Amino acid sequence: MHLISPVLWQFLVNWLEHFALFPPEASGIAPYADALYFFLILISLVGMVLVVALVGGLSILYRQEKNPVATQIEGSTLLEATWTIIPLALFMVTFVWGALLYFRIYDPPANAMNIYVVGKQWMWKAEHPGGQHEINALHVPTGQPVRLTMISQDVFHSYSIPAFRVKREVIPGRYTTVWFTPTKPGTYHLFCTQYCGTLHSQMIGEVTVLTPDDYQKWTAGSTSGMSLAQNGERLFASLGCASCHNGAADARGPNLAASYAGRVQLSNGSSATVDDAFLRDAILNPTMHTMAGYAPIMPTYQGQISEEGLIDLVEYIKQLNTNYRVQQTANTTQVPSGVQQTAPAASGMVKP
Ligand code: HEC
Ligand SMILES: [Cu+2]
Repeated sequence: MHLISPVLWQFLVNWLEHFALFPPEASGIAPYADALYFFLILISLVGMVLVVALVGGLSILYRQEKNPVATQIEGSTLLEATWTIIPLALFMVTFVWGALLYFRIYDPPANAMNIYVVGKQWMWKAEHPGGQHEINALHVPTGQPVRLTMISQDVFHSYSIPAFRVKREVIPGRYTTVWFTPTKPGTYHLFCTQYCGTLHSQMIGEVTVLTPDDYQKWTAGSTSGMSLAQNGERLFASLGCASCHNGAADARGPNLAASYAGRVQLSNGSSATVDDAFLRDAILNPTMHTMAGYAPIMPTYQGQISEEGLIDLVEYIKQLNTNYRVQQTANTTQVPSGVQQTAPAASGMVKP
């Protein structure tokens, strides 16, 4: 005979099965983040037990019956020093520990592979350099550091994968990055953790961690035929960029080949590192940091290129190499020089 109804029993079993104090630990950083978290829980518990024990114990020890006349205590330097120094030491440990972890989480290693993420109301779009696109999903291999370069097309969002213990704001107009090394194959939750409008709660998805072999199969099977850089090359031609950036010695714009990751001299006397953010700014607000030795003639492309298109262009400029001139000469013959957007709209252009 059942002591509790089978339905209730089943409910309890299901609940226990799915009950988890912590999401799975599926990234290299997860055990470290959890260690700090457990430390915080531990010192909080010790503090709580201590306070409750003192309040309870002392009120029994000094109850009126035993202690009818209260004695006044005029303070104790030793006691005050103790309860100041011990918590201070604990806070300092937590601070230093947290700061070290923070640097580790926000500083991607040089060998990280890069995936772009565009957030918009209300979905996540991931773009792999090979041209694979995913909506509300992300496929990554185990054992490989992955950096996400993220941007929002509208309002503030936040990209969060609890199983990886990572979360980062996704902001309009600026690239932010986050990185992780997946360790366990499986599927994990992806959330937007910044309230972003009516359907915020549905801005969710699935992160699939594959073994390197399965990941190879996945990338081969879901390619769209064109890599981001190839899309970028098409945009570069159709937007007329090549009319000024053709790599020739007398070109009106600087040679973009190999400019990525280098430092450039700006006309205001300062210098800047050419990273993804610099390239994006250079295309949208050329006057923001004009390069030394060039006239500020580059038109702004604000409002003409979608975030996806900008990613394509950035990826293209990143991958330019010494073959640049040859490729660009081919492009310039394709596009009448100086004429913008006469070519059929490439995929990255903003739809009217
Ligand atoms: C009318 C000529 C002209 C056109 C068209 C033009 N640019 Fe430029 N571009 C320049 C000049 C001149 C500079 C250097 C001065 C400056 O920074 O504004 C420059 C600078 C840049 C830089 C920063 C330099 C560096 O080494 O990173 C980037 C990136 C760039 N352009 C990309 C593009 C892209 C992409 C397009 C097409 C969407 C484009 N440009 C269209 C003239 C042009
Ligand atoms: Cu959102």
